[in-house]
Amino acid sequence: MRSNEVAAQALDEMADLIAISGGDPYRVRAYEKAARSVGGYQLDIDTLDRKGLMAIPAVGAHTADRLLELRRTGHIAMLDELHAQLPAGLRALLGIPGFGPRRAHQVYEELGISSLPELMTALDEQRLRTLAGWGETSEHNLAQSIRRMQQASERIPLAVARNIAEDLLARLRQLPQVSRADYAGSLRRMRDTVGDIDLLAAADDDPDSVMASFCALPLVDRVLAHGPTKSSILTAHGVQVDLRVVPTAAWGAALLYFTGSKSHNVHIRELAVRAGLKLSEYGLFTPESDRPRAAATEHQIYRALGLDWIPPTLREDRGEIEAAAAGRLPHLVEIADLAGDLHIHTDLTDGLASAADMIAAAARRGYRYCAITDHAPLLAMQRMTRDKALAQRRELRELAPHYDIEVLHGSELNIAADGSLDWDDEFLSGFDILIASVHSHFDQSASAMTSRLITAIEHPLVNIIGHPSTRIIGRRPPIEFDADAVFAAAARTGTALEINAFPDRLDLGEDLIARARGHGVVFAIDTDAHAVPHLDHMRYGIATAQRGWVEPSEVINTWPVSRLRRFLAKGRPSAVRVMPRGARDGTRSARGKPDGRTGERRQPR
Ligand code: DGT
Ligand code: CA
Ligand code: CA
Ligand code: ZN
Repeated sequence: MRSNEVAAQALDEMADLIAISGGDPYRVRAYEKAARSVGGYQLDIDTLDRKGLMAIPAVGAHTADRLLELRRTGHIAMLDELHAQLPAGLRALLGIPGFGPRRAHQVYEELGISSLPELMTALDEQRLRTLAGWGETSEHNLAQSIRRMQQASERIPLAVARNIAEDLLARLRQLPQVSRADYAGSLRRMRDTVGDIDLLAAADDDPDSVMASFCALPLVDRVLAHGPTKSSILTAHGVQVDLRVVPTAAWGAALLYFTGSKSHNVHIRELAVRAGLKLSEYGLFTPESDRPRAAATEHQIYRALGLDWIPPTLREDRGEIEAAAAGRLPHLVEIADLAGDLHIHTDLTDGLASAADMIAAAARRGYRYCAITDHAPLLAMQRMTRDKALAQRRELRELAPHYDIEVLHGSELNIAADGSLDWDDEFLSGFDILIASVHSHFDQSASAMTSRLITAIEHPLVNIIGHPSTRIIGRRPPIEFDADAVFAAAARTGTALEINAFPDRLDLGEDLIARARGHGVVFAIDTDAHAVPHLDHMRYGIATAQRGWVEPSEVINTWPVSRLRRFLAKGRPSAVRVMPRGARDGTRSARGKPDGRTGERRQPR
């Protein structure tokens, strides 16, 4: 889908630049919408003709022509013109959270500021507060946003790094001298952010030419170091990539060494020393011989050290080496264990695809079930209503027989500042599954936030807390709450916590997952997909879960549908729906979620 992404970026750039130059807001919005739509479209735009392009939502004749131009020439002339009119540094200012094109236009027009350093100087000299719509507070907020951005920008999101690495690897693997190539470092360990990308290539003849080809790849913007076994480059995105070329016979040793983490390496090297051996990136050696005892595969090396092979997602020296020595490594959850995705949006709210398209795509992935969970009315922009929700339920019932997948009708509710939810309990009990998420009032005190979350968790109809920490990687810090109190409540009430797989969320993150496991919490690993391609993000949720040592039995969407339904039904016995209204209300107030719910998790699958 690279073409779709490239095109979406170009359209976004058009929107930004038109906005910065003070252009028509209507055109700005049109390009923004088209960008989102193209980025999330399920077909590769390179396969589409003009008519096909115009069938993409929000893409009109004008945009379709721009897309064709981009395909034909690699450029959009209008975009080039806009670039020529505006200083290059100006758009970079839009990377500052909360600093939109309107403000960029303003500081450029009134103060001539066109780069981040200039903006920071103006901030220091308190020149911004004099502008219309500014004040001391907005200066203060801007300073904070810049600090946050600079801290974050040193590391790149996992998914961005992975796309760049895959691109480079595909080219390296095409070289005839290269017998294999893969990524190592924090990317292979699937950390949520990556400092730089570490690539490894095995080549026995002419490694120099491999290096030369690498440094000449089109993605390379600048060569930082060019040596016989190691080179470093900066890509056009500003990401550093290190490549090491190693002999095929030492592949396992090099992969192990450069995967890290550093503390994992230090610990296993100690084990080697204690056994009278020496471990390096070339192999595991005895003192007598320079022929390695093990080098070709990681498995051989771990085995020679008396360890089971350790999955890269665990290699942080957090007990995995002791576990591997004792033959007690966790049985980590994997993509293949998943039976469904329980957090999916459609174009009824802010998704891009119809329910039918999302369900078909989920079925194609081999899932046995999926849940459609559009937003609820409190998120006013989404314009959800009871009637729309009910119409969607009817639509899903009609669609269901056409797909070989069970479809649950759900909703992603908003947890209001006081912990209350959208809609009344009677209406809520009509859904098969309910996610409740914080989408507002992120800066409450920790104690208010804790009781807000616990109130939602204790609601008998809430099954999952969505993206519980609400962090956006590099842009919004996690909300503050008493994690132990919240996790204990989730375990006690049988409410699952989401591991949201969306690459800029990965929420819960690994540390909070580990803490939640200590309380016996169960998880739902979901994509929060707003378009068909987003269903592929599942791999990042799985990686995050693995880094928190999560096993399949702890993940509700690995369970067979019958067991999942029992879990979901706890707060809403089906009998409730056919009971007359008065009787129903009477039972609900006394009901709550039975304590026995957490027993679910302990049963084998
Ligand atoms: P990053 O790039 O900050 O996200 O984290 P890593 O883990 O990718 O670190 P990086 O790129 O500096 O190095 C890649 C791997 O190479 C690292 O995980 C382990 C190995 N390594 C690097 N420096 C050392 C070292 O001084 N000692 C040992 N034992 N291993 C090292
Ligand atoms: Ca690295
Ligand atoms: Ca590195
Ligand atoms: Zn949400």
